[in-house]
Amino acid sequence: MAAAPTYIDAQPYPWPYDGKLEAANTALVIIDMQTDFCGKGGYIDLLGYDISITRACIEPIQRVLAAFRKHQFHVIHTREGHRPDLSDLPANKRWRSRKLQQGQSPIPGIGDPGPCGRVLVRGEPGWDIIPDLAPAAGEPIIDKPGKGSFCATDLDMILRQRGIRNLVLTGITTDVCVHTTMREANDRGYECVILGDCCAATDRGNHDAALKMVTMQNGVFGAISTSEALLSRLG
Ligand code: C5J
Repeated sequence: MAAAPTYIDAQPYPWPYDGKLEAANTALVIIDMQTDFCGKGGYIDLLGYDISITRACIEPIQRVLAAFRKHQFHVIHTREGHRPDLSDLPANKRWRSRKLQQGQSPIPGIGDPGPCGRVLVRGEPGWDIIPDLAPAAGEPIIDKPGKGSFCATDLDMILRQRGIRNLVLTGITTDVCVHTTMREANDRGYECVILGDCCAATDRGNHDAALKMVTMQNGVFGAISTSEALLSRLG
């Protein structure tokens, strides 16, 4: 007898579309929960954004992570960062990352030294995943030079080897790396949901707009939901 379908409450449709929510075919993807994006002295902090906004999603992610580990779902972490010799850092990305301020010395951009080491460079303290969400043994970590988690990485290969089809997307920032990853995944046929309270942006309006975009055209990139909806299903 076929297993009863399992959905979570989501907009604009109960997710996943066919009710096949199983530990074997579903991964929690925790995107870029690095000091540079949510820690004191990290890149986002240096740029002058309020890191209490990007840190607000830490606790909800911890709850979902604990449930996924308990029920033996897949867990995958990502980190944005570049090689120490910056050979994978496009010149225009580096140029744009340096915020120029009139009459003052520039804020460090990607590759420059800062309070947490060289900004977004692999191996530096600011680049690492925050201890609150440290990966456990056996959970793959995807190191990516871009915003999307599929560009120039082996994520697609790892997902296909494990038979993963559903992606629960969390992390920072909603409008940049989470959205880019969702779009890349959607085009590759993965069934995606973003948990809104498990994500954050540097601007609340951008966070809200990014979530709204997902729901257009009957879920043009997938669906949006919450940690509560997911946890009430998983237990
Ligand atoms: C950004 C990211 N915002 N992880 N990176 O530059 O979203």
